Amino acid sequence: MKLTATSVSRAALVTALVATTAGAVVLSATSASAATTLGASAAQTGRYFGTAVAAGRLGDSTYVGILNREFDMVTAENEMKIDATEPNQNQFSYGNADRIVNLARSQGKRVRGHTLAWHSQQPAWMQRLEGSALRSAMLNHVTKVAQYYAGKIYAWDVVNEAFEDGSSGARRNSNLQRTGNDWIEAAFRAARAADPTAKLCYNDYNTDDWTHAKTQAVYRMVQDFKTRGVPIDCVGLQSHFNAQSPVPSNYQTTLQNFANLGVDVQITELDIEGSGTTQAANYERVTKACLAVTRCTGITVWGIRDTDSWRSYGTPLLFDGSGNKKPAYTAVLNALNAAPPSSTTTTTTTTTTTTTTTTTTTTTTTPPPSGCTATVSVLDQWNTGFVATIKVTAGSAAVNGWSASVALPSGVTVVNSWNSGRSGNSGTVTFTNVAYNGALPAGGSTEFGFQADGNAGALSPTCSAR
Ligand code: G2I
Repeated sequence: MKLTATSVSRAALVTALVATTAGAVVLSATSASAATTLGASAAQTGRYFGTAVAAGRLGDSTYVGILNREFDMVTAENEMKIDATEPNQNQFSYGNADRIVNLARSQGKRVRGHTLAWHSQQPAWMQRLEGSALRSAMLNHVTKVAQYYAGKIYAWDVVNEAFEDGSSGARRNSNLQRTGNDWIEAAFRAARAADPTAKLCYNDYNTDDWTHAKTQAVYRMVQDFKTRGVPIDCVGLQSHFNAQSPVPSNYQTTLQNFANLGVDVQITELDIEGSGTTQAANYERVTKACLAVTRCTGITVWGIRDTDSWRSYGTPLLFDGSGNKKPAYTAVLNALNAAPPSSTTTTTTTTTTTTTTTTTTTTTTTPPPSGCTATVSVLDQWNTGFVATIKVTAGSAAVNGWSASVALPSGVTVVNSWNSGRSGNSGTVTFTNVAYNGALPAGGSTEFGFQADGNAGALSPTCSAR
């Protein structure tokens, strides 16, 4: 284990070094200061906070201003759907999708891809297809689009809304379903082959109430996929709520039960009709439910201002038509800020003695010196890659810019990073603040992340302040 003198207090360092001989060492970060935007406060818990974005609104400065300030994940509301990306068979069109992806990435935001295979918003040529011709066309679409965006997508909604509403628990009857019950797993396999770095999600609505037949049916499918090794990494709960479809009392149970299958859970299209304190309380419940589930990795709201919503009449979003923060916004921000900061695992070594394994948790309690410190969390490691976040914390003086360097093991290549600038992608890689996260008050912190191919091993970042 390599620990730099600035990464922990002296007392903690001594304890940590002693502890390695006895068991696992987990270093926790000092508690984070309250953040003032949704993305930054979610990041302090190791999560993201995203929104759907419409290319047609990118000329609206109020809209773009809120987008740039508040959110660190972006979903194209319509621009990556099948009718948009393959309007004629085998002719692909990425103009509007690219505008959204490029804006997001230039601002250090990540992107959720939505969606590769769906019964709805199919171009006319696909709507007319059936059988093996449709199966091949669908797989070709999945492959080409996922390849085009490979390395740029945090998670893909590979398949969207494939189950029937109501009590049947059946698959939705669609031209895709009629190609054979295995069309969903075929789509997931094609997506994995085309982009091994993206998380692959199944996404649906009315899957929030644990007792509903549709929720149970999706759960059984994911369980079956995990058992048989079909590549699935996450389940998206769209979470469109209103009076007829309120936030269920067992919502957190649903999130937890999906997570227990060994997949991430993401709230992918959140909106809640209503206003004032009632709406705020519902948003707070949803946020707290996600925060209570370790593998609930983030929340995306389905639009920015009420007037941007697909159901604007229900004023279901966090900003009013003028771009002002609503009570629901404050409720979400406060809930995020009240959550404990994510633990930052610097290294873990486990030695099993004859009878026991000892776990020692060492928390840094003394303030770091002036300058800054960096701690790393490996959020996910799979066969061929990993996602990590690095938390930069200012010492006893404010900093006005920082850079964090990490020596990557040989064979590790960074494929994507967010909330920071970056030089290089292998060997010693240096990440530098971007415009919105360079200034940290004394003791304040910010987080950025990266995705890499290879095995993370033990990472020990260093930090320097400007
Ligand atoms: O319906 C809400 C969402 C349910 N889950 C899947 C999401 O993809 C879906 O999003 C909505 C968009 O918010 C709407 O913007 O999907 C709708 C279509 O299924 C989108 O509506 C379409 C209209 O139907 C088109 O007439 C219009 O040209 O939006 C298009 C662009 O404004």
